[in-house]
Amino acid sequence: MRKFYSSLLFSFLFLQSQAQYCSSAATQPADEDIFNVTFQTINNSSACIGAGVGQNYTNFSSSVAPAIVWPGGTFNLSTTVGVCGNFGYSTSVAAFIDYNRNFSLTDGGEKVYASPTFQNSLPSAVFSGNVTIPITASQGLTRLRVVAVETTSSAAITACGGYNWGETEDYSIMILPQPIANDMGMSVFNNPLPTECLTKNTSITVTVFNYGTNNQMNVPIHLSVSGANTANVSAVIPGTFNSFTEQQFTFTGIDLSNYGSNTIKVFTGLLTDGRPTNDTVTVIRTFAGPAPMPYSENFESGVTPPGYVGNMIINSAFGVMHGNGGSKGMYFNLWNGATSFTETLPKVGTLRNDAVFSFDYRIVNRTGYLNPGGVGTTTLSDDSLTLWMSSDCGTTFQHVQTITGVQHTATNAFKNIKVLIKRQSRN
Ligand SMILES: [Ca+2]
Ligand SMILES: [Ca+2]
Ligand SMILES: [Ca+2]
Repeated sequence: MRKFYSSLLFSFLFLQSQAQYCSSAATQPADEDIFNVTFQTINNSSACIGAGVGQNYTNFSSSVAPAIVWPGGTFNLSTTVGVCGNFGYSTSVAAFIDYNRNFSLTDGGEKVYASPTFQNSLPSAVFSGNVTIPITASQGLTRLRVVAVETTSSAAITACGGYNWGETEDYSIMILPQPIANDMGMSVFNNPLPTECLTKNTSITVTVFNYGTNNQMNVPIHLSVSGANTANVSAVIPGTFNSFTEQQFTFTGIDLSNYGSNTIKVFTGLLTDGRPTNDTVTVIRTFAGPAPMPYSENFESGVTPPGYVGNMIINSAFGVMHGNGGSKGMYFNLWNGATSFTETLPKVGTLRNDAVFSFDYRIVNRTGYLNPGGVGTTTLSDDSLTLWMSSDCGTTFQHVQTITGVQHTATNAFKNIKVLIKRQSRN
């Protein structure tokens, strides 16, 4: 049985590529394990999994808050190595930091610590040394990797790859300018994303960071929008804002409903702020708006029109085309085992109460396919062609109409469908 579905959907697809660090891990779970790493605000202890069984690799880069360090600063790195089980041997430790933030830990100078002598790990051994952050270090979030290996030489420890006994632990660190007492600022512009709909009631969310060593109270924050829309809002982040912590703040109900480009600026307004360079985040958010009404598309360009996303195609090489009366159109071939297809249309609007959606369609056998002509296919009762609409940029969809095998008459002629669409207003 061939099934025939169609939907008109407005949808977004986010593709995000996540760069990865090389792997590093012990191959044997017994013997040495890292029991603690202490570096600035990181003080993280971890245990064996069971008797004689330790971790080979543990990633604390998300679960442990990043240590804040700064170029030119010197910080103590202390690693405690113990044993899982009853056997401990000569152990060395090395540490690596991705100073240039290129997701590689093997660049020159990125082996930031190598224990000068080995120690026996039974019952435990503390490896301690200083790490000086280079002036040239790239500022932002990056990776600290600590590797403990059963070996007499830390020179043999590399940032990537496997080794027999020991453990690798990964942490995040944040490289920032050297902190001063009073320094509020922005760290991330969270929303709206570039692809989001802008409405009369847009929420604008940012992440604010207290980069200073002082806690702050009731930090002022301001929003300014210029361009297609204008807004100026001042607010206060209530309560205590602790040093080296972040908080999200959202401005709600911002009217960005005019189509066009907006410059959105959010900034902190701490009067005593000693470093204004990090106070402001600025983004451009553009909402081109929907195609104006009345909207029509006849596909005569011979290529898929802008904004059409889905399975249907225009086959311009096929002389008879796929449209009504020898014109061009979009089609999908269900012959080869596909049971459904979806095509989304570009945004259109604003719709009046008496708006009508109209389209031509036919379902014919592949064999003997001609235009005009071909052989109309008898569809089954559970075959269907469904129309959905969204009035909130694809967050939710409302069912508009379904043509089933019951209503569909097998014919080789195009059938014109007219659907009265209830007013769909942007919110
Ligand atoms: Ca551990
Ligand atoms: Ca690097
Ligand atoms: Ca500041």
